[in-house]
Amino acid sequence: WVDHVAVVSSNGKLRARRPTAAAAAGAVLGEPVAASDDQGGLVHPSEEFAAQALVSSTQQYQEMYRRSIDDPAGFWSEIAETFYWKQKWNPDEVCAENLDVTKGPIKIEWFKGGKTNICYNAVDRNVEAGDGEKIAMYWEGNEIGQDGKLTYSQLLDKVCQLANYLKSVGVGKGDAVVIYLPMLMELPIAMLACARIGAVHSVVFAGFSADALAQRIIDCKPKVVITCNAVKRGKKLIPLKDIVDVSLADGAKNGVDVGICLTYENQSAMTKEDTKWTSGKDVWWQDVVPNFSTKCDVEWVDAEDPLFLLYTSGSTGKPKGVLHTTGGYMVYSATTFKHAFDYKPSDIYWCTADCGWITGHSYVTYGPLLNGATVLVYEGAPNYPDPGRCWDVVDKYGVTIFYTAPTLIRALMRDGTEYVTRYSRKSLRVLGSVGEPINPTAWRWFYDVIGDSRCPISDTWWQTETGGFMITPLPGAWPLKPGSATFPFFGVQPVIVDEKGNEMEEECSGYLCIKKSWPGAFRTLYGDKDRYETTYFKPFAGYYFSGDGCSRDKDGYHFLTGRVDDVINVSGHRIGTAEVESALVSHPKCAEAAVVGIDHEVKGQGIYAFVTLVDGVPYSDELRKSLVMTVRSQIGAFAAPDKIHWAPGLPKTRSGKIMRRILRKIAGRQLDELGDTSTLADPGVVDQLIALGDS
Ligand code: 6R9
Repeated sequence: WVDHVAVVSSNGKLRARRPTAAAAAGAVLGEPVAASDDQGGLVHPSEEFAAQALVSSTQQYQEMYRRSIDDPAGFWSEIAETFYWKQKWNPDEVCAENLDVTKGPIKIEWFKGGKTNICYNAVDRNVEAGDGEKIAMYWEGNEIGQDGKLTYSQLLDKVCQLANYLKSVGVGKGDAVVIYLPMLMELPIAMLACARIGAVHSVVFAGFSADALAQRIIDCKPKVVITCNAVKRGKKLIPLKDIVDVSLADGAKNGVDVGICLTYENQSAMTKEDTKWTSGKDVWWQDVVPNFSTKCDVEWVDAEDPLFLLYTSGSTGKPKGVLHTTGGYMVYSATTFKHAFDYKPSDIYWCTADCGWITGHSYVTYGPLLNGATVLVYEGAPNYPDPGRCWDVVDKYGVTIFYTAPTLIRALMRDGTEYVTRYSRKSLRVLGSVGEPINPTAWRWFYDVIGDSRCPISDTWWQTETGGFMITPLPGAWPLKPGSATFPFFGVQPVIVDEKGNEMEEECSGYLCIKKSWPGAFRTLYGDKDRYETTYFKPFAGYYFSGDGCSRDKDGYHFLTGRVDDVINVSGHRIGTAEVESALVSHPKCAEAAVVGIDHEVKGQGIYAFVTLVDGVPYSDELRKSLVMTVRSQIGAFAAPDKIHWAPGLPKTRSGKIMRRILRKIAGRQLDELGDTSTLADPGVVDQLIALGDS
């Protein structure tokens, strides 16, 4: 089924066909990819599970789903009413939208006229409801034995102190704050403190390099950057403050002067004395924040006021600042969390994602806390000190819901089941997967070995742009199929279209689009409304285009098949080929570069770079390393190419367009599938490339 997906570039033109990440992983692991199996393919929730579930049958789902589509305003209003609003939205403006570029500017608004605050709803509301003594967060450090916890009351105090500090240095409603922190409890605390005072947080994953951080600082011009001096991940020490210093200097050169760098002292990684310091600009968190009051009034904001900016990769070199607003995002992140994990107040929930990505926004911080859940925040690497660490942590805290990415599952699967079976894992109830397609073998291993064939897996398909789950199992409601994200969440209308934008019915495969808006949808790309409309709404007029391929089987189950644009998904991280290319060509010895994704057994996709050197520069292993270093320093270690392939020339059409279809085949050693090369300006380059393939 996967092979039917044609590939469209972000400008909507038909480009090529290529195998997908799911197909790739399946093929590598020696299995057929299609999971839809007439006999044994369905995995049913147990009767006990279904009996206690929030949604316990397909029929119940169908009724709720139908209502959410027929009467979205009524459906979402009822849910929104369970939150606190300082002022209710205008009842006839629950949702105002235009998703059709041919009819005017794109517009999505939810709960217009309403005033609320997401921090109040995620923290104060739980304290006021009598859950002040409930654990909001457990924290597990990199080293075994390092841990901490905060009740909801303590969390509220900490959030208020930081919010008061931010106000004292002039941060107010609408101001941007960049957060560059590892997975300490201070990271969600910082997000919530910003939200409390109406400031817009922009969390930058602490694995991004100084250049990447600078680029984001220059784009959103924050008043304050919040970081820590250093972090240890596994055995590696990462001096985050040094990285921030370089970015801030770069920002200043580009006219963006950030007055304050608030630095948390992460004592287990580095002492104060060892941290480089610029007096005037640098402030130790521990020196100032605890002196502030633990009471801080909430800034009531409009439902459509911005909550956060999160940069993500697209098909050009410049990252996109995805902007989410307050009211709709709040209602959507909370509701999706509750249903997709069949949340119960007694759950102990662990999501392994970093708050630097959208998963950490919606499903470490906001979604769970809005439900009053107990969340585990883990600082370290999931296989440190050994591949059993996750299950050690699960047993230590009695984790009931465990949400992770297929890349981790595949890595742990390779390390062997003995690291799993030495732990009990009896507390686990629901498992979750996100970030990339999960191949059926990894799905089975997750289900059978980690979950002892007891725990349903919610394979949640969604994106930075969607704010929350779009296609996801409701674990008690219907049987699962390994590799399928199953059915749409309430209010979501996925459609699969062909390259002309025609909706296809029943069993089919094509481009995944969404009809109609949903409350968690992003509202724009920061400072670039044109790119927002061009990337997402112009390819198929009338729809939001996800950039993903998808097929639907005869039972209506959805199977996501990977990106169909110039984005590579490496270990669940989105990386634009153009970003890697522009890093490579900034190297003084690189004349030109073309990057494609290749199948990777653990990472899902790997990065394969074709590089043309400046005339006369000889190939060498050193130069290879230096090119990889350039990418690491401009983007981050996670974007380092897996392979540099020397290219005396690149296959180009007569108009000078690089034919990536051919490069993908060469990278994947599918040499008998090169197709028509006669339209190339110089067909000879293909043979040269093949000859250099093993060098
Ligand atoms: C949440 C997140 C989004 C892209 C998306 C798709 C891929 C995410 C998936 C999945 C198959 C799933 N993706 N979840 N593919 N099955 N369950 O990862 O956001 O970083 O923006 O990436 O990730 O390709 O388009 P983001």
